[in-house]
Amino acid sequence: MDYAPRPQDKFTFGLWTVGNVGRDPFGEPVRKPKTPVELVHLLAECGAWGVNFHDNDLVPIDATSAERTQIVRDFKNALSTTGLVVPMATTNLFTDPAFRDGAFTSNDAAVRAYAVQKTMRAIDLGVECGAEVYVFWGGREGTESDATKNPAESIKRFREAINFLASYSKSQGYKLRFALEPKPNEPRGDIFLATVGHALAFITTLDDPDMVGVNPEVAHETMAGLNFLHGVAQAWEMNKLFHIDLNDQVIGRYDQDFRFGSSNIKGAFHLVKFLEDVGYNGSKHFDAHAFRTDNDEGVKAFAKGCMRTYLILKEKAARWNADKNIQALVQQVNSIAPGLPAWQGGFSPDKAKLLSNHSFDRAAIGSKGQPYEQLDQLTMEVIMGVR
Ligand code: GLT
Ligand code: MN
Ligand code: MN
Repeated sequence: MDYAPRPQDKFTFGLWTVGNVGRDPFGEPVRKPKTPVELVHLLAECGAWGVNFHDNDLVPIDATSAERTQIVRDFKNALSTTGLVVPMATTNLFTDPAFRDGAFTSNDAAVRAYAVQKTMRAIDLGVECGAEVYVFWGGREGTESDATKNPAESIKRFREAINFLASYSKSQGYKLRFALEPKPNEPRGDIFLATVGHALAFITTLDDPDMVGVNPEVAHETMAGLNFLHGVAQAWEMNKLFHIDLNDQVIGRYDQDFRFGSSNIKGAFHLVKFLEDVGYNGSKHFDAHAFRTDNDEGVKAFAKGCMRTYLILKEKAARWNADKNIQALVQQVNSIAPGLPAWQGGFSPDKAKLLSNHSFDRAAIGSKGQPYEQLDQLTMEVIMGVR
């Protein structure tokens, strides 16, 4: 197998990922900036299917309307030359000093209004380029000190903005779905809607909850010390997995945005296996960047590596599913004991009576072990390539 990416894999990268110039809090850029057109060609050369962007990755914040027209025309030409698509777009509500204290949750009403206006324009731009999913990453929506903002009021402000923008999108006739991207911290000390769980709960309070889902990112849940797959699975089960940001991260470190699968290979394996098993059909967006040590060739190696690792893990997942010993164990651990009272499939007084009168052999239940060591070792052997 050559592990070559195909369009049906729906692999995407943001302009900001392969366009990352290697700036960090302690060091200046190490790579030359590339134009959006150059980045589209770079991604096509690497075999990606799509490209995502923030409004200002494509059109500089201070561009004139004539400049905007020219930039969008050039970008669309590059898309049609290469066949790349734009499945997702988002707004930069974090770089400009205007957003130093957040956007939708800023204490300053002028900032909140400006953030909504900027997002309306960015939605128009995204849709113009073909986007069907619109991401909201609240990078600056947070605090360093809880003396500064009322967190409950902040959630109300967040809700008001999302509700307004959802209605705006529909009033324009767009078919966009919104995806909230949680993160616990960085660049703020603490960010609101910190995890997938926070976002899922918030969505239920919106005017149109069906229109809004989540965009979980491996690194973000990992920074919070959480099991990424569990958050993804819960979102999937609620029909809320609208998009996904794949990368890697070591718990307890700075925001690393490493190449997919480069740190926690076991976690990446289970994630890929889950997405493939359930038939997730959205974009697989690699929201990461090359090491700062690398030049342009390293950027390509990074992009190709993300996709290749995904496809290798997809093959390993198929191998796991086809492995007779593994499947025998899976069947064994999910076995059903005969003679249980039928209580499932909804409550009824009869079922309650039956269950209430049943006598369980608690000691026998408690003495039963599970062959999870074997199952985990066999899984590791699949991952390590000896099965
Ligand atoms: C930023 C952040 C990402 C978000 C992007 C969307 S921008 O790079 O680190 O996780 O997905 O705004
Ligand atoms: Mn990130
Ligand atoms: Mn992301």
